[in-house]
Amino acid sequence: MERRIIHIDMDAFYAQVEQRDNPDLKGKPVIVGGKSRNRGVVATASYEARKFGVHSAMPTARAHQLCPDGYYVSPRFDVYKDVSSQIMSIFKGYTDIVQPVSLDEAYLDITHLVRKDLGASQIAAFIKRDIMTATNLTCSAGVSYNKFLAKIASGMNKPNGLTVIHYENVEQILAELPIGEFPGVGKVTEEKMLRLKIMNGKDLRDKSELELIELFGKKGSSLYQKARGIGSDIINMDRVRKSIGKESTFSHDVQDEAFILQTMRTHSEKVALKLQDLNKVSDTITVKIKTSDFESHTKQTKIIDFTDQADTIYNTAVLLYTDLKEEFNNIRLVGVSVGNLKNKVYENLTIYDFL
Ligand code: DCP
Ligand code: MG
Repeated sequence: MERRIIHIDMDAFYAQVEQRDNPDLKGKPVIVGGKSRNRGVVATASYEARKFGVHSAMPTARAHQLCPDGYYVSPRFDVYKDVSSQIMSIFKGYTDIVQPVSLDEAYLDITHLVRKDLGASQIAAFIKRDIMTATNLTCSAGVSYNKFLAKIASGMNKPNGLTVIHYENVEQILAELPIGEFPGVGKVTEEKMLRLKIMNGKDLRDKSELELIELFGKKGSSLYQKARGIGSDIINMDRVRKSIGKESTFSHDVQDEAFILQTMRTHSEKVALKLQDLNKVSDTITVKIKTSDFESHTKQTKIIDFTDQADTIYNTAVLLYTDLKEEFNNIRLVGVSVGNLKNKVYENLTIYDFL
């Protein structure tokens, strides 16, 4: 079955974050990286700075020659990591099938969300909107039926682009694509290609698979396939989380009811925060206690609506605990967990939910 893959990539990521957090930098050529003129390297440059020819991996000294009036800023990795968790959690609100590639980039398989009244590009637009709302940053999205085409698509209309590559346009888009822009063709391969007069996808397509294998070794076959639009649509996912729980073991038996309830409240709050962080909701709540003889007892219930709220989790946990505790006096451990997790942006969403 043909899949629907979205590739999302933040625009001029570090530089855009710096412009967001310092209004003086808006609209200016911003260069983020090592500031040292001897050893520094550019991590990225704002689109304004790219007009001067400044780009990632360039020595800072060279950037100063090209763009003497640029604003040179040191990276703040903690901030970029926070933004990264925000966008990853937005993705997970749509689908579990997410493959993060770097801090600012991921592939998503959204095949199962697509319906007659809700196309893949509409979903990509929702994700872009959610990222803007949460972070105040733009990204570019590419939509196609495999990963490398989705990645090419996201690069076609940067910044703030949303591009779909349909099956019927693949041949032409690839034919005209400069060889250095094929995913998997790095600097070294690009130079070799150019020496061989392989300038674009059309030239690549004219080579036989055998020739490409002779020239580029193992990579040859995948280059041959890419020239024809063939590539993997398999998302390498993180482990999918089945439940979220918190528990504490006491150093002595506890009979103090207020203390146990307080512990359960703290656990419920942590569980709720984790749910919100992952953009998940649950309708199944479990309380576990261990007694002084170290026997485990659990009780579980389903609630009517899915939730990520601490109060709902806590109130339900108290009911379960009250049921359980009648049988036991001395408690050694108490835990609260939620299961049957689902994505917060429901899988039965319709376009009307977003109007
Ligand atoms: N990065 C880096 N060194 C590199 C390349 C990238 O430190 N040689 C960092 C800085 C970038 C971030 O990774 O902001 C994301 O890399 P991208 O390749 O996605 O580049 P940008 O997001 O900066 O720009 P674009 O709009 O082209 O995606
Ligand atoms: Mg980027």
